[in-house]
Amino acid sequence: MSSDEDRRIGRARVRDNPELMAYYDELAKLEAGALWTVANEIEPWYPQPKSVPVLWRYEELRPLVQRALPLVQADDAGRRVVMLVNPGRRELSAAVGLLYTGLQIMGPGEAMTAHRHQAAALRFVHEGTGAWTVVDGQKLRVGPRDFAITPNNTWHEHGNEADDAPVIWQDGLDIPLVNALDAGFYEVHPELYQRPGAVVNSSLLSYGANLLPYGVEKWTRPYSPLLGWPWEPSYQALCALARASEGSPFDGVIMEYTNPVTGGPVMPTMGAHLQLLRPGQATAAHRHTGSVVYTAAKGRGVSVIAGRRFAWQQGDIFCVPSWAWHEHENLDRSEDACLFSFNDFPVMRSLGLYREEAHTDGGAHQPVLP
Ligand code: 1HN
Repeated sequence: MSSDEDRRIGRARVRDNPELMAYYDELAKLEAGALWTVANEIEPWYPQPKSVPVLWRYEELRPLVQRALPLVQADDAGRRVVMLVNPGRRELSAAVGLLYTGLQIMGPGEAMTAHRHQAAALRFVHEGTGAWTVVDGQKLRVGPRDFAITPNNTWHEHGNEADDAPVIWQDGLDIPLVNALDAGFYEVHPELYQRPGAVVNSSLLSYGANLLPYGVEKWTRPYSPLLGWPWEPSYQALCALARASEGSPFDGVIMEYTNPVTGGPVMPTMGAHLQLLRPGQATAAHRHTGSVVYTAAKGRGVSVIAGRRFAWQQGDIFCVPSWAWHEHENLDRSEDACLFSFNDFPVMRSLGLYREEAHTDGGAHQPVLP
């Protein structure tokens, strides 16, 4: 297949005429249609995401997130969140693909009520030291750059027990996916608040050190029994891997947050990574199916996504739509840079839809648009 004309052979290329138009009208009256009128659109040669690459600057969003604190009561809003909306996905409230993300603010001493839903959630803390969450009766404390999960259908409520500063954390949810599948359910906790067990961080105490509790009932739920991954040991793990390995040509030194029982992703629908770019490192470009939301966790750099340059610094959030070429560069010559990210790869992999490709046309880097 060389020219566009050749590529049309074997594909729909029926020209309209009055008889056909009348025929289409007849079909429409019966809630039916002719496949060949839409075939090329619904079966593209390769993914055609409606999402576009976007960078959300934390410095710009932060004052607006802070303004929500006095503007709305947590009780009235349910959750006080500024969501990040992809211009191509407004009708789904998605940040990219079928992934949602937003910045949630909780004032000193605030506590949100408990609920559960069919959508899975995850958190990445941007600022504030007083954050806690109770997930199915387990209280977990999280600090800046910690990662935590709220698997689907688990009761959850959170708050901020600091008495001085607000907490701002980033939520990531698969709501657009769950809604696309018409599978959403939502319940408010019958008592509005859970009664957490006495032991704080019990999942970390039980599963946080690369050993599994032995001789007790095996964990059989489809998500990680470990619910939190503090920043410091996660960053140290990356630094250790950087000493032992070159890493990936496309992602630098990258690790996946894993379910310690399976070694797989933390939840069935969303995975998460932490990656380190060495001082001055520029990765090669690749593309894959699946959408990714990135958060700059440390340092500053630039990512080229679908030919456009996005400069980021700590706290900034950006997205890579499915099948978009992307590559990252650490702009600092002496310090490493880190990117946290979450994705829908577990969905793509479990459905047999994951594909990946290195950029080789004209070199390892993609052309940058003017
Ligand atoms: C939700 O339950 C939370 O529990 C945050 O903090 C953001 C966005 C959409 C739907 C549910 C939370 C959410 C959400």
